[in-house]
Amino acid sequence: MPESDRLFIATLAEDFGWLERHALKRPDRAEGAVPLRFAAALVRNAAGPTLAGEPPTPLHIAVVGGAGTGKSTVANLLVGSSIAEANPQAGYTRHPVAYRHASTPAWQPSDGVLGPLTRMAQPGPSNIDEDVYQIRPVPADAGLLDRFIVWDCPDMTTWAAAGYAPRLLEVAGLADVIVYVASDERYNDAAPTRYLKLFLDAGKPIVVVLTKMKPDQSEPLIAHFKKEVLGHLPRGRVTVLAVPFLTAEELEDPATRATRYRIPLINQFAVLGEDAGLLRRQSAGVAAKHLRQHSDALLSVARDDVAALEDWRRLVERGRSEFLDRYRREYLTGAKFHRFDEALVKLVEMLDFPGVGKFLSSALFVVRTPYRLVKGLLGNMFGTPAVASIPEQPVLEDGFQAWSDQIRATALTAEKQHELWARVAQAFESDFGKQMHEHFRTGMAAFQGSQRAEIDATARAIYEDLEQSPGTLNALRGSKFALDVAAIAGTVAMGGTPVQDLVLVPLAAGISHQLVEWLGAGYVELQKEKARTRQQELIARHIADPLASWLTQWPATGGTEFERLQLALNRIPPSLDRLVEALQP
Ligand SMILES: Nc1nc2c(ncn2[C@@H]2O[C@H](COP(=O)(O)OP(=O)(O)O)[C@@H](O)[C@H]2O)c(=O)[nH]1
Ligand SMILES: [Mg+2]
Repeated sequence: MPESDRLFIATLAEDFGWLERHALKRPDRAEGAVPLRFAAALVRNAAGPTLAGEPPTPLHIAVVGGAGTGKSTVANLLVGSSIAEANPQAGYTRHPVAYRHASTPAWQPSDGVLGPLTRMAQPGPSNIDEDVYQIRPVPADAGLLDRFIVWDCPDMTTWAAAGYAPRLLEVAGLADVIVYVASDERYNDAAPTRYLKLFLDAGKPIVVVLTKMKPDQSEPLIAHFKKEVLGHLPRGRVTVLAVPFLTAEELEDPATRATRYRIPLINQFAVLGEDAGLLRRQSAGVAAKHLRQHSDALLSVARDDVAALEDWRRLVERGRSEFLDRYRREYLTGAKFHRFDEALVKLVEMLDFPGVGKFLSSALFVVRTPYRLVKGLLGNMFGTPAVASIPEQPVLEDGFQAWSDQIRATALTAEKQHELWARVAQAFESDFGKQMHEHFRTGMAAFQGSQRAEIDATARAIYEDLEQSPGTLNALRGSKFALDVAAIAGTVAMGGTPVQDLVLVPLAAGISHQLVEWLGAGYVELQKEKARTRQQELIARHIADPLASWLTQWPATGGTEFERLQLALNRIPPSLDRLVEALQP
């Protein structure tokens, strides 16, 4: 098979496998796992080999049925030897055991076929309870084994994709024909009948073998089964036969002593297997159509979870954007945006005259001392991350609180709708709020730490713009020289006591004024707006985004599992379309 097809089949089977495991996680959905496991088996065991153009023989017969109905006995009848362990102990057969004719070439499943079942290295009893299968050579007259392999399967006692039922589903997916065994006393048990419906739905040809009745009861039982069981199921390719209670001698040597029951049975397969290629292609094609037709039901096990997780994500995202909006509205667009002024002060440092500046610097070395004090003051302000509160702290705290309240309120109202909300509501009872706040605080610290770099960047952006207009730049450099002198005078006047606002704000206002004068009010406003945007981005990057991503991942079934489920839900329907298309006769 081309690598792309191999990958396609493996991916589709794995998507079903993912949904199956997902369904098994919750008891109220576990039943949905059975058809999913069967779907995966149909894809990898029937559709895959057909798509790959593998030879249709050997064909596969799966012998299935309730506990103790006589599956192993029927398998013996089919292969013509008492090789399968018929055992009065219910549930003796725990893994699939296949019978092939000793003289036919050994069957080797191609890549991926039989999925998680591995072949037992050594022959062993059929009650080994592991995800294995074995293939036993039968040294009998060929009979139907010339082109069929007969699989004796574990019991269908419960409708579950746990225990050994998945092993039988795996083989049922592989089967070209299913032999459904039901005994006279248990022909209408609920679990086996449900499996029967599943296989009928998938279009598998089915031979029903009713067992253990008195010979004269054969016909009435067949009629009864057709009416009471098949009458309530979808129509399919079904024939019903009876194999009355056999004697010990007949059981011992079915090939010669039970021919009157064996021959009609074997004839069914002679007909079905007449054109092996046709049988194989048909069953693969019908299976694909069945899956496509039932994909809604198959995917439903994950749909409400994905929907709940989508709602959760939307809620988190809404909280995030409201938090950011609020920051912008209540802080950034406010009248005072001090950080911009701080950036202008920072700009001062950059405004030395080149060359001449060096001369001035050394010439003014002594008198510059007061300016260095001012600079030192700036250093104190911005050099270490402010431990004390930042001006926007109250707005951010309020925004965070609103975010957290919104989540809590939503969880409480939706508590009954989906387990996810119940879990969130419950988490708030313990320490969810505290954990959330912890993430917020970490974000705040990171944000504060980023302020120095932000102020630098704003100052540099203005400086770079100024380099484009040398006249303005030189004028400002002149102002800076004047400021040096002013700073000296100011510091002397204040007796060396630095008073932040008194020095810095007028300083910034002075530069701002100069900029407005030379470049226009639009320029300063533009720079302020740019600084606001960057500030908003910083809040998003350091606080809102990490908090939102922590929240998004929070539900145990969230994060990667959500992605994976979503992927499976999105990918399965088009894959089934492609499969149906590819298997078109
Ligand atoms: N005498 C007799 N015993 C039967 C017949 N069919 C099944 N049994 C016995 O019923 C028990 C269960 O049959 P088995 O084929 O192992 O059922 P399975 O569990 O469905 O594989 C075994 O002890 C069989 O020997 C029959 O036609 N005649
Ligand atoms: Mg058995």
